[in-house]
Amino acid sequence: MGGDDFHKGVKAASRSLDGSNLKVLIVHTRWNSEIVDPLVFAAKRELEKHGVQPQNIIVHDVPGAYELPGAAMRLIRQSQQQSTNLVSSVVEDLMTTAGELSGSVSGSTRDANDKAQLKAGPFDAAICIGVLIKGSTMHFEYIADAVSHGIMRVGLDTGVPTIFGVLTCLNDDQAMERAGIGRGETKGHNHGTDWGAAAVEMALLQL
Ligand code: DLZ
Repeated sequence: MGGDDFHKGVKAASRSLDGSNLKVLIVHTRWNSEIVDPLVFAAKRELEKHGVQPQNIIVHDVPGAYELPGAAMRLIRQSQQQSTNLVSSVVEDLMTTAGELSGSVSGSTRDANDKAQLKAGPFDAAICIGVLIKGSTMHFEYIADAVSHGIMRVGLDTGVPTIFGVLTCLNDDQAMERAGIGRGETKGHNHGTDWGAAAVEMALLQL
């Protein structure tokens, strides 16, 4: 393998990926926000390109990468617990609406319509996005290790595919290039795109 046709990185999926019925969580850090923000933007754009409705992309921020797994775990668990309640509340609204069919469009009709826009049920996938940049201490090694294991655990323990969107870079330039804002001749490839596509692919995974 090699030469001009060598494709570094992920090849496009062989199946068509329709994300129009998915609800996706993005948790991102506020550390290194100049690099993180373009990554989040690209991940969202890719989700939407695959049909995920903008209102079904829920974005939360946390201070740093160390907080990503805990926050993702908590929000996914909440969505799993609330989904049962949400379904019964929508059913209740629909029953109320049915009872009001004789009148004009009421507040509760509008509420039912609003709720119908956000997909009911738990998240189908999550993406944790952050950027760790090596400094002069051992901090980077400890955080990178904890975060990568933590994110893997979130996915396995909740059953919700959780994408590892954390750049672990030796310097700012490496990180900027991987967010598509490199200072060199080429701006580099924004990895957020791959993470958005991976979330849709993993959410739709089935036999
Ligand atoms: C403290 C710290 C340092 C030094 N570097 C980074 C970094 O490069 N990227 C990042 O996302 N977070 C960093 N943090 C913050 C930690 O992840 C965490 O937020 C704090 O230790 C509080 O738990």
